[in-house]
Amino acid sequence: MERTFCMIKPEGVQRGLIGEILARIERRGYRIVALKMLRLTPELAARHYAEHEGKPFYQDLIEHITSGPVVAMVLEGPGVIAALRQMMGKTNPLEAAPGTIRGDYAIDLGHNIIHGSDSPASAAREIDLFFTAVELEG
Ligand code: DAT
Ligand code: MG
Repeated sequence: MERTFCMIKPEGVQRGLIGEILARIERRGYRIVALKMLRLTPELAARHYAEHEGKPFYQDLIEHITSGPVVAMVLEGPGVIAALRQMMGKTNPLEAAPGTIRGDYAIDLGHNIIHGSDSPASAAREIDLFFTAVELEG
């Protein structure tokens, strides 16, 4: 069964959107396999966002994602990788369609509320970064 990694970013937690986002995921029918709140260390943030190293927004990205607690989770179900990306909406919230999480709750590219893996390879890599095998038995 397909799995993906999802994270509610610090601004999503701070704005009280954890329940809203989890509700959308559950209502859609996807299973939450594992779930935890944590604050990313700079090291974990750098590994998570390794593909963006060297880009102009990289430093801001790392500072922001380590600025407060996040909610990390693993979701499971048919087509979940693409479906979560669809539910998130486009990276720039101003381009994200209404009805998507970013389209409904964000207006700033650097504070776009939610992360979701963009491919099977990213999903496997990110799940492994955040969760141990025991935590994934749920
Ligand atoms: P996504 O989160 O939709 O997978 P991404 O992987 O391209 O998007 O970028 C990761 C995060 O970095 C994104 O959620 C917000 C931030 N970001 C991306 N492009 C940016 C830019 N041009 N300026 C500022 N922040 C950016
Ligand atoms: Mg990405």
